[in-house]
Amino acid sequence: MVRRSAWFWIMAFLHLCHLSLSNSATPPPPVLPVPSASQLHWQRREVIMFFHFGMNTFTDAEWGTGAESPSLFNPTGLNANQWMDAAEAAGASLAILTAKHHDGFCLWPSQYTDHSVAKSPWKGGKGDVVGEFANAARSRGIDVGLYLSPWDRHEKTYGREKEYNEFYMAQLHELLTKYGSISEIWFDGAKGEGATEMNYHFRDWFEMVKQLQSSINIFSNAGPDIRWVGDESGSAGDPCWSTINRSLLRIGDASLLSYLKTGDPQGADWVPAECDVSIRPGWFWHKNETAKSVSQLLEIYYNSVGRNCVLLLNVPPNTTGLVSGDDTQRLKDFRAAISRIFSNDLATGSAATASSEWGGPGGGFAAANVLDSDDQTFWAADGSDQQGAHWIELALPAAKKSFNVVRIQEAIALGQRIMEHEVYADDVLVAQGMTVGHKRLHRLTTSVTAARVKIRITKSRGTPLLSAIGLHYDPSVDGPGEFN
Ligand code: FUL
Repeated sequence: MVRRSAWFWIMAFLHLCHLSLSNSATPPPPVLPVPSASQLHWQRREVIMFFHFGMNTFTDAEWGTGAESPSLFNPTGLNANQWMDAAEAAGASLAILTAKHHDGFCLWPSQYTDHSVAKSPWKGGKGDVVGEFANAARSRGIDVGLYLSPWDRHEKTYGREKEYNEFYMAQLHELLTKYGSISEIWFDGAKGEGATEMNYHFRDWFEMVKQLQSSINIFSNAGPDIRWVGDESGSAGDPCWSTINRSLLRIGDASLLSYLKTGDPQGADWVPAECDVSIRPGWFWHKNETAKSVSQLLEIYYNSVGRNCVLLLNVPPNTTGLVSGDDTQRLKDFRAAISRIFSNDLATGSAATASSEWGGPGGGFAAANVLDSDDQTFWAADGSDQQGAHWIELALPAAKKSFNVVRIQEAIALGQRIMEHEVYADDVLVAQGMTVGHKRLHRLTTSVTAARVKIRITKSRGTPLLSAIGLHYDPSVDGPGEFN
């Protein structure tokens, strides 16, 4: 064995130190607020699935009265595995079930009421839809979420503040302890006109939810983890900030819709928006309703996922207890359209340059990081740049191909920053917008061929950080009949 002198080892050590220092600059500091690990995980799901099923399915209603007889509930062919075919077809990694809607009928045998599956003819009163749903989802690797309506038109204690809040809390406790890990809980703000005024004890409910399920995301109009986007058409605002001031929000307050839609760049809280929309006109199954077309679903995708939101897409099982084959096929076609557009990135092979790079060459925040398909790496502009001076440019590969969709993604783990941006193709402005966030999709009105694509960040909170830029081709821009 060759013996090395002490001097050799000291020099080798110093060389290694130098290498590691020059290879990684200190990352840019976060701009507050930042997402929790659960919120980040949720945001990356992009499309999740809603299942509205319950008494309304059998009475052809959207809002039941609470007076319905449990004897009406009898989904003789219920197969929650088949529901998951729909969730999988849509590429959803989380499925949320209406365990109880406004009519108060419980899809699990709640110990706190008689108004449940236990009093129905289905499986001789021994069935449990929530249990079957949770098992079916998990067997496919799909996470589970639950909706428990605060407004309960059946429950006798509704309107008596102390009693009803305790009743609701007990049901919540039941659901969050009987069915394993729950990733999202949905608190609906709806209360019909003339409904008895009720003061819900949200603070207590939320506290218990977190005690029982520490990594759960709580959804409501007011967060705390996920907020309603303010409409049910699947369309977020531009801007759409994941930041907002929670102290200004109240569950069920209709005057806040536009604030929910846009969020607030000055917001002290990270409460990203979820866009809930149904594949059919109604939330529940109705014989004469049909699913939206693929092009309508795509439009929704661009306006939700493409504007920094998660899309919560509802598909309603029918009276047999199955999702209609047509709806599942539509979801497959929708997913196929997304893959067709986004699996081919025409920016691949580009050379990236930028106004500046945080930490300089070799600092680890190079412009080229936007092209490496890795969410964890990003381009960061130098913090000393002036507002409006930041840009990044891609020199596209020589074989020019047309594109009509520009995808831009911020490294949101360190805060949402971009306030305004512009996209240029060979120095011609082709798109502009305000926020970017996790994902911003610009679908251009015509296809473009260019040698260079430049993104100018004209206004931002702190140094902009971009994790990805993609260029894609959506065939429906040139041939509108493409995705019918
Ligand atoms: C609303 C409810 O009133 C609808 O029935 C549906 O459940 C939707 C998702 O939320 O507030």
